[in-house]
Amino acid sequence: MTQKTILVTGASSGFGKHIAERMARRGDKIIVTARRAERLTELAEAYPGLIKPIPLDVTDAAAVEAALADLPPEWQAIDVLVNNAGLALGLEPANEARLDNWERMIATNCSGLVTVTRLVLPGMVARGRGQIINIGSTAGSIPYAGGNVYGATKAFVHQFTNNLNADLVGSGVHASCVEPGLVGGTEFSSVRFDGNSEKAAGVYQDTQPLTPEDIADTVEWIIDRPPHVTINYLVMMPDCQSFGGQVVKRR
Ligand code: NDP
Ligand code: 8X3
Repeated sequence: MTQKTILVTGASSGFGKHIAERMARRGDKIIVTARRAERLTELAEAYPGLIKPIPLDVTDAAAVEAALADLPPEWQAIDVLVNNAGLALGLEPANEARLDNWERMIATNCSGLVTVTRLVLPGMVARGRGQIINIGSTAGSIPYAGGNVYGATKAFVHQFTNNLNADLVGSGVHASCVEPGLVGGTEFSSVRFDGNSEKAAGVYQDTQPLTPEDIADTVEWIIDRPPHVTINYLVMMPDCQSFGGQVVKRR
């Protein structure tokens, strides 16, 4: 299999770390980014020569631009961009949620993703091939109480992916949105509940959620599709999860 160059955002934990490790084990070259530099260094040390750590905050557009421009020539031709960096903050109803949390989710999940995409895309189009894999969520299409802005950011990711494909048709570049439901084994809920591990554990109590390995399986499968196939979006849930009904408030 031809060696690919893959950029994974948010590779210091959870899905991103598993995706980076999975693809490095196959012999691909992975550029790993996140804010926690030491975690990226550990990852790079485990796969010598295959992982390039680039500490960055996706909300800092100038830093992202400088970091990508500084890549050595042999790392510049990115074949696959996995836009995974993202977070949920809080689960309060909209009238009680913190505005700064909303702003951070929008800055990270929407603006950060758009920044990295805009910087990587021209190279892919010029080379006539590439894949952009965005990590969305079932929260982008299925509302739930307290999901307010988090769900809205993932709806943005879903529709941005579709609109990328509208622009990219015939270019050899494809975009996909992977939209998981409940996934355990990551820092997602701990971040959402500001480090409250009891609350975070409660999310997964008495369930068998998806695992980051399941997400890495799916991302790897998309990467392996032949160039004539576009996976626009893919929704995945664990067996223990399904759709709920609408809410009716009766008098
Ligand atoms: P984690 O919290 O384990 O991982 C999130 C990653 O994003 C970390 O590596 C973190 O690194 C990085 N990140 C966060 N903010 C920034 C930033 N400003 N700049 C750069 N990197 C950043 O969570 P998951 O692995 O679970 O989540 C990954 C993605 O999957 C997210 O987009 C999430 O919304 C989505 N998702 C998660 C689901 C779940 O149930 N777990 C289900 C559906 C979707 P660092 O802190 O070092 O910067
Ligand atoms: C993560 C899944 O249901 O917690 O995106 O929003 S959920």
